[in-house]
Amino acid sequence: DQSKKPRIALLGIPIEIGASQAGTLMGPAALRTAGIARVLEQLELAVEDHGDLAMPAMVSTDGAPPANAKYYKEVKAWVRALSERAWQLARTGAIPIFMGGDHSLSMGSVNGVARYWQEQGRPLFVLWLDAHADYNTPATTITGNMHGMSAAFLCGEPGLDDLLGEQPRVSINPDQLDLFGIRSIDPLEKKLVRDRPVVLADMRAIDEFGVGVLIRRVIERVKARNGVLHVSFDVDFLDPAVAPGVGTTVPGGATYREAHLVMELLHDSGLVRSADIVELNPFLDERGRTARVAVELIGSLFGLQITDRPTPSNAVFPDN
Ligand code: B3U
Ligand code: MN
Ligand code: MN
Repeated sequence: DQSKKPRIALLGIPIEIGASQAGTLMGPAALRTAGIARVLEQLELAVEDHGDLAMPAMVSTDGAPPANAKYYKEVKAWVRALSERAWQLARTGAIPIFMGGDHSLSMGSVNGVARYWQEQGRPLFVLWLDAHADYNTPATTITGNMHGMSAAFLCGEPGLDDLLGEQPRVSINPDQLDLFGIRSIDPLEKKLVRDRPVVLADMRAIDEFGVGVLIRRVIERVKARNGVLHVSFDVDFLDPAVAPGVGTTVPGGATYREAHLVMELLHDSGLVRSADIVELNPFLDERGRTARVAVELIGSLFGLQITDRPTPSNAVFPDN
């Protein structure tokens, strides 16, 4: 019976101007072609596809846009429209999956769901699966690309203060952000991350402790505060050998098996209430490989299991 199934709300956000390379605007179409709705329906979820967010009209901002933020006005138009839409989708009780699009969209999706959870009185934690920290501001960026600034913006860093327009800005505390899989960070960005209480598992930590221990540590922190979790999955978290269809590949990423284990553990936690899947660039992909892997991983995140036998945890948590 449809009414009792958990609901998933798919929304495409075909934005590419936040990234250095064009092509992520084809991401939502590729995820649909790779069968994202079918995979979720097979997991006994009620899937609603809300189509793509229409490219919003640009509203002229008062004053000059900040320096070192490329396509600021265009990104602003997307982000404020998406923030409102994300808040509305969360209010329907569905689990929204935001299909990008480049990672600048998370400034809107996460702000919108954070607004909803603030109203519910539950802290929102954000797990940022990414090769990059995305913790630049206009003052630290080298490239000016706004997809490299989204995590910093969400944690309330200054420099893009007018970006949400009339939308309420709901900054998340840096200690509720987990950067996971990091292996590329700019010099000033590195200093900023060091000075903030952001929780971080870089590839060095993953090599040493393994994703099982580190993801369980994330889950324990969310549970300890009765929080909920948003997963912001940048496809470049994966190793380029697994996922070539991204604009900014960085060697030494998560393997196929590590990524599935991350998603399976997150599913078992029961804490995930929303997700982004971003930076998929079908123009750079090889015969749909990356889109297919991304869809498989979304399957694991929402309950696809190899067997129905739960695996007991033997995790020993390293100090943060
Ligand atoms: N940190 C660099 C590179 C980058 C960030 N996110 C992506 N690339 N995908 C920057 O442009 O801020
Ligand atoms: Mn990113
Ligand atoms: Mn990235």
